[in-house]
Amino acid sequence: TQRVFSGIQPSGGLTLGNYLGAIQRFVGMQETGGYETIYCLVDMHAITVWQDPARLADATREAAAGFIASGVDPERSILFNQSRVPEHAQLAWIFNCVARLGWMNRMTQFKDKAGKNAEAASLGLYAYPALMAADILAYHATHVPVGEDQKQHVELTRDIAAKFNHDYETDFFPMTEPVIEGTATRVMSLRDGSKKMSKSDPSDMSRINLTDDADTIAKKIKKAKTDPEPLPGTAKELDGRPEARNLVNIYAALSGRSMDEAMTELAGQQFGQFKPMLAELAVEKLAPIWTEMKRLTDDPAEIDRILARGAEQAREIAAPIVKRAYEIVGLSAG
Ligand code: AQP
Repeated sequence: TQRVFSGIQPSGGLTLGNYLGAIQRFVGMQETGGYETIYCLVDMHAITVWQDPARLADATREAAAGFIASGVDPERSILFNQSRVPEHAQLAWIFNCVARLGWMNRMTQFKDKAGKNAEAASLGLYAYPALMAADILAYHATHVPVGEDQKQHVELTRDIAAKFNHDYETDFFPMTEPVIEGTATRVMSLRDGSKKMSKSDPSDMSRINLTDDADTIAKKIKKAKTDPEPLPGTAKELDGRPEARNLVNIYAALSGRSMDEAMTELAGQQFGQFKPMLAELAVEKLAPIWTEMKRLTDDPAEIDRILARGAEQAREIAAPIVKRAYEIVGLSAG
């Protein structure tokens, strides 16, 4: 079987970037058929930067509700949170010993997140990609749908699998393929077209949250940074206009069109005309998700039951794989 694994950190509320770059595609792969789909709220990744403990458990449930409200069906996909399945951490330790410092030093996400004061970053933030490799390889996943920003980490996963296989003279771990497709693999900040939209950006105006109400969405889009030119007729002509490109890109992705199809429709429009249309479309698509999320989060015990059941299913797959990896290395597991 082809097995899909992907995850999202419950390090804050889900954004439109997470939705378009990840969740919507998780649903797509579930619907396509032919794949076994495993989706994970990676709460252990979230604590690589400090999280308020009281908030983390709620954020995890809220993210699970966001997945389900967007169409991830716990009857057809395995949905769980990482900390319920200890095999992730067990395998991560082996991968910490397989990955090389030189590889980790090249990870751009660490550089971005650690910022200028890298000495003060946690060791976990540095080791994050090795845990991510364990998340994926504990299931022998063949495909990982991610946004553009995670491509480097999936490539590192392949390097770790290859080095493990080489060092232990085995072909135990598969070479996982990143799946980076669709219109919106990199949604940018509404305030700065050179930065990706991120749940941890200090400015709430930089992002659209799945939990934003209609007025908030309209206000954020109205205030989004743009330039004075009208919209051109082709995507190519948006070169050098990152903010304009980003808004059109969001419009195209939300309406299920290609960039060129969207450009044909929007050619000649001023932002004063286009922004309210975009806001209306965003509200139309996101409001039902938010309504359903609210309904689901009203019953946290039910979400916990879903996650516990998902974790059981996940463990059935991961436990024998991680046990075998321990044996290959000469360690004893479970
Ligand atoms: N702006 C984005 N555009 C497209 N895809 C995105 N993803 C994140 N931001 C965008 C994709 O969402 C998935 C989950 O990401 P994550 O939560 O594990 O971590 P992240 O990439 O670091 O996301 P954030 O929102 O920026 O979180 P924080 O602020 O906590 O670091 C991934 O598939 C990612 O590609």
